[in-house]
Amino acid sequence: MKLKSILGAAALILTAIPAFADDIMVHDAYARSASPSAMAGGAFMAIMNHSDTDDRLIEVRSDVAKRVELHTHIDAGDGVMQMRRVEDGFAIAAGETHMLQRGGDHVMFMGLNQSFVQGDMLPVTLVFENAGEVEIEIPVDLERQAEMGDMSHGDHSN
Ligand SMILES: [Cu+2]
Repeated sequence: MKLKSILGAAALILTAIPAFADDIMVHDAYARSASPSAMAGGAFMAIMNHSDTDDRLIEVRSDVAKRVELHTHIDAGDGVMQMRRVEDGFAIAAGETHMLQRGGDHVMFMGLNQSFVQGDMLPVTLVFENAGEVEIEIPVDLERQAEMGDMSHGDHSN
């Protein structure tokens, strides 16, 4: 994974294409934690790939937490949903939108360096296999309702 991102960064420099910045668009991002004292939080957003090339979100970096991971929920049987770390990231096909949402794929902040306060803006770098680094600011929204139900996230965060 590291090697891939280094190669991706090298390719970015060699080709030096300004259009890269517009190939990935992030909409409707928000972050939340289960409570003000929670040790973990999640981030959710719609990622649009406007390029002609399939891409992949392979890493997320931020100083707001000690570790930032890509997670998904899997059905562990009997309708019990569990969170799992996704090692090879989230594929975002050319021209497609990939939703990060509660109960599904999401960004997980583990070991928060700061409490999530309503309205705060969290600086986050998304790292894509092809598009490279995309820097965004994600607003904290503790009141936002889940689109698909909150499920096991509360357990994990508390
Ligand atoms: Cu998670």
